[in-house]
Amino acid sequence: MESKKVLVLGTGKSGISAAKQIISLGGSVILYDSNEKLDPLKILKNFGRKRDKVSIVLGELQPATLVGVDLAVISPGIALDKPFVQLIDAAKIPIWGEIELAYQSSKGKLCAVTGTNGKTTTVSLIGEILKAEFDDVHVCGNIGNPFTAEALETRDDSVTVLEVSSFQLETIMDFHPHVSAITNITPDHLDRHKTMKNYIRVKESIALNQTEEDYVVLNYEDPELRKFGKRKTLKPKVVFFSSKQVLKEGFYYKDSKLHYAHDGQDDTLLDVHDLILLGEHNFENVMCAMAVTLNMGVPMDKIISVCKKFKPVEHRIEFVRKRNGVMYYNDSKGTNPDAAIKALLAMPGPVILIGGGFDKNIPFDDWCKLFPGRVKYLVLIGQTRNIIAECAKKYGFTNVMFAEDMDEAVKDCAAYADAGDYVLLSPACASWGMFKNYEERGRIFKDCVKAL
Ligand code: UMA
Repeated sequence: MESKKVLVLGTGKSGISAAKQIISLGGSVILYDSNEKLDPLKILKNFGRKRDKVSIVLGELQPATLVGVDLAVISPGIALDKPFVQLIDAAKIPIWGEIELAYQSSKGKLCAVTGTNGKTTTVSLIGEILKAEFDDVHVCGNIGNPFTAEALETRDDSVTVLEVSSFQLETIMDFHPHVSAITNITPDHLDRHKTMKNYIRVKESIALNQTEEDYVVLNYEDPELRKFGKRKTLKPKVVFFSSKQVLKEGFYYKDSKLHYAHDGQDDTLLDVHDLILLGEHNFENVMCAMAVTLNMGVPMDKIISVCKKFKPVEHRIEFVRKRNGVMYYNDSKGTNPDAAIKALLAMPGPVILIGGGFDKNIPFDDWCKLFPGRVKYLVLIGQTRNIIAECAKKYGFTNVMFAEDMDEAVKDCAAYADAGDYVLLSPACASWGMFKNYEERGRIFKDCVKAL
């Protein structure tokens, strides 16, 4: 990277962090963002005394900016079909994802998890298990801490666990985890990937560069992943986990127990009542984390003891407070229908549900079908509120209210809830358009609930 001129696309978390890595390695950076309203001085503040290594370009990208550029590094939120990306491609400048940039400088052992849902819980649990065994553990990626922020800190004896999104996998090249995992694949991000076929192909590319020495952990109950695991051309060793049936080889859940079947024996690992995590989807996450960490070299007794102590992460079916007998839960990470279904099914009583947000072109039918008999009132916010209201109507559900912002939505819920009800924010949509990200949406929800 020394004396290279690198064009970094996007000035969010990934872009700033990638730019810092490039500067640390002796390169210089043109930091580009299509949003012309951003304040260049504020962006430059991120670089302190090294700001002279960075120039900022905002608005439309001009061909003149590309002169002398050796490499472009793209943030995950930028789609590859954007005209400015095509311009860079046409100029024959290599385009790496932020993950690839970090990978090229990272050291030690790497495991990586993708999947539509469960990634963050699984990665956080993997991180905790690895910390029980290894001295230098890094937890990063889509989880909110860019891989480039950690890569230069890694050593030969480091162990890194990475959450990788489909956006990030689109621009990998040599990226090669020792153990990879795919938790599940259900419709999401179709506005970007266009078809399920593309989305599945991108997710499966996590194993693209793996060899016979490596492992891929897959959900046996996901039809696509079962097929993928049985594909003759797949090089890494496959470890399946199942929440629905007994496996002869792999991890499975039966009669409240998690098992590990291997080498002709069947070990009972733990009783799920000993876990703090709730719901079958979380048992899948636990099995996935167990399979990954076992193949990263952690002894099973350590794995089990960390799993038992592990608490849900923020914004995933997170308990907020009890008020007048009403329980409030924050599931802002329910950013697609499948995740929102899991949260709804985990609620033990009648639900007042807050849903809606950015439109990712995903059908809401499977989610809305569950409303009658479970949801008392549905409070809708954001771009998708009309689409969801129409979809719910198809399934005979009409107790719908519209709110302009989170504060109004929470107040509506409080006004309609009776003791014993569960108020749940689990929107089945991304937060964009109303909030910066799902974390901001979840925190605003919690603030509004606490202010009641
Ligand atoms: N931008 C452009 N041109 C465009 C589009 C965006 O210049 O055409 C600029 C925006 O103006 C903005 C910047 O790009 O300034 C944003 O970049 P980004 O969207 O890649 O966001 P980051 O802050 O870098 O955060 C990214 C991930 N965001 C996305 O993938 C959308 C974060 O995942 C991740 O935590 C972070 O990197 C660190 O690795 C968030 C996410 O929603 C949580 N992920 C999706 C998901 O989990 O479903 C994929």
